[in-house]
Amino acid sequence: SFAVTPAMANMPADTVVKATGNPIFTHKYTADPAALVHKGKVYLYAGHDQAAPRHEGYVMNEWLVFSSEDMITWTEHPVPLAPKDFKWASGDAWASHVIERNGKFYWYSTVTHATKPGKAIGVAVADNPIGPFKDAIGEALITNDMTTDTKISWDDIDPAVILDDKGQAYMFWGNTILYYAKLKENMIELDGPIQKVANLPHFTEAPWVHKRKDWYYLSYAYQFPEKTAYAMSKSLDGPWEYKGILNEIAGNSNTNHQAIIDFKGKTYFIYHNGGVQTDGGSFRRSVCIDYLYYNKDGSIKRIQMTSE
Ligand code: FUB
Repeated sequence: SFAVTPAMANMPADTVVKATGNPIFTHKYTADPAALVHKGKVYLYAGHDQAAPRHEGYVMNEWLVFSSEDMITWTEHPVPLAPKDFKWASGDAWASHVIERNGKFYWYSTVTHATKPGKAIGVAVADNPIGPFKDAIGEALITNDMTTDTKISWDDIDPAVILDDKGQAYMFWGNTILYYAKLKENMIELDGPIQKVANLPHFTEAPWVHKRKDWYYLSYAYQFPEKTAYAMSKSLDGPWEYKGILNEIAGNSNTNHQAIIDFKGKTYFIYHNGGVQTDGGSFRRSVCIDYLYYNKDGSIKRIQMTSE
């Protein structure tokens, strides 16, 4: 447990939500899951899809955080972070990723930049996994003018951060092109040049990088509407070997966005779909969880979605 600060004492009480199947939450639309295992609990971070029924376009003004000890009973904590917490951002709580280092929790977030073109990536920090999180830099870590390979304004989205065995942090992000860069130990500065991952078929967005045994896995949204595909490598610097489709199009959502975690002896594939709730869709998405299984050679079996 952690100390309750005066700011936290004013926050609304936690709410318990029981998952009875997929989607795991039906009281709110949730998208772009990222998950963190810490001290016997899973922390699930998601964007809040707030678009009205049949509205075409994302309306996402905050991120949400839930925790669970069994993946069934979830506690929804007060809103831990919103784009307005980044003074230099104008909105849009797009995909994010939270990672722990040296007792601090770093939240890498996609937002729209207020004064520079397009999307940007910021970093917020907290001393516990539910926040509240505060802007760690006071400006964006990545802006659109740092990656000029595409003309699109949303190519700096969807950060995924991982530490290698030597403690070197890497951040992967992008749309159409997958970028990566090392981060300094302070987790808020780049440590070297921005590079590109080569030869990933149909990379769209939503990278997630995890390690199992001596393999790194890079999963990502493939084509559009999006399936999930993956590649494997012995090194975060590649080369990555493409291994195929991991998950098919989920419900009637154009996007898919996965997190992969091990928790209490099982591996979970956490993603979103749009097809299950009444009035759901590409802009009113819902987080789902299914099991992920590996083959003996380390490759991954195709996910069997509950809805299939
Ligand atoms: O939720 C907004 C964007 O849609 C995310 O950043 C992408 O990964 C896609 O899910």
